[in-house]
Amino acid sequence: MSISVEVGDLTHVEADAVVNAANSLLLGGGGVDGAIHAAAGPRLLEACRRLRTTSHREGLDVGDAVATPAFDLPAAWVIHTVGPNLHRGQDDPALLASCFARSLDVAAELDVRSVAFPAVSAGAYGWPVTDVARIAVLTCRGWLAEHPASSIENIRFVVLDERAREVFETALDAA
Ligand code: AR6
Repeated sequence: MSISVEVGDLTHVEADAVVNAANSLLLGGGGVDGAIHAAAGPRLLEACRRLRTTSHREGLDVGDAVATPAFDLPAAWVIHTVGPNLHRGQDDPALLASCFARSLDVAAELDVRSVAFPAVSAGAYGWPVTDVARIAVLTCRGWLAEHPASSIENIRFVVLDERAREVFETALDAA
């Protein structure tokens, strides 16, 4: 089982599942959410709308995760999670840790082998990337240790710039 970081665009990643830093409405937005919806095509929004009329009428809770097909993306699945929004006072690290853990729970239920994460909450939601990296690495390592027989073999953090990559590398070295 491996955990790694790379600079790249999540919409180009060939992983079984890519994680979307969505919002509770699940109907798209800016940042990586906007990029994923644009690249996956309109069927992704239709699938999200279906969630809102079936299993997720109230939307998706902060820290929770839910999957849809990835449609036109190279990935098979998009796992939507909602990070805590620091600008709204959501500063509990457990909520951010839950995004990573719940996304891996959902990925394992889908029997996927590789999962790619963005730096959830490190953009519009205002969390420092150093905190996101530390929480992401600790949570994913802990999850893999607690689920040694899961399908997940490979976790990748895909970040947009070299600085964020270095921050994740430091977190990977420290953990
Ligand atoms: N590939 C990889 N990383 C990316 C990409 C990409 N294509 N695009 C952005 N990032 P954000 P959040 C990085 O704002 O903070 C949306 O409007 C970005 O540099 O996408 O969880 C949603 O609808 C940053 O490091 O997510 C929500 O309303 C990281 O992804 C809200 O923003 C996360 O930034 C969620 O905010």
